[in-house]
Amino acid sequence: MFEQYKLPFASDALEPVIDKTTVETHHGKHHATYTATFNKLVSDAGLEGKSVEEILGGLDAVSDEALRKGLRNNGGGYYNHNLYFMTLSPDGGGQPRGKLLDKIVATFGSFDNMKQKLSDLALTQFGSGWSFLSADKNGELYASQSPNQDNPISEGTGRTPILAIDVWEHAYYLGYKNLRADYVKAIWDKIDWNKVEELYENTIG
Ligand code: MN3
Repeated sequence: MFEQYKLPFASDALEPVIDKTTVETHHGKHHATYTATFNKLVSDAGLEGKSVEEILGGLDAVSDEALRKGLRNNGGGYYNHNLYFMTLSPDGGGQPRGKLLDKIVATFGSFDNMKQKLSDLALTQFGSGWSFLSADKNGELYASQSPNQDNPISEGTGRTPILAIDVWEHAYYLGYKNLRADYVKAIWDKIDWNKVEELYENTIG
């Protein structure tokens, strides 16, 4: 049974960057539904006991097309939202330190360049989707965008996402209406770089 990530802060704690109603709807409805649907499909497919990474990375083994598509969308929705919410914090902002910061500078030129790159990918994602910062086992970093609830795991890259920006309209429309760029600009103030660093360290083992 996959458990939805529980928010360690109140639903209004990310204001004014993300309003209370958006957090309640996004976490309490959208994310909860992805989780419940994913659990049902995992059971239908007989995949209990596998990790979400194993399921998303092994979708080709699911022969039933509807089931495969459902697992991709709802397993991705479950995984992506766990990552999204666990890397947000009322005390977020600033920048990472140590190994992650060094690698960001080596890969993108500077911390600000990385933010710009990830923001550009978030803004140019046509329709619903995500931008991701991911790492491989050697510690290399990658910026990418994905449609729908896809991610670098379900896309078969072998990379692990360590930061995710949700640009589905449900993530920002109540607070920002059509102004996706304002939401993407503001969200950096709530990114928990301690958590992103932890995820990076876990990825490179
Ligand atoms: Mn979402």
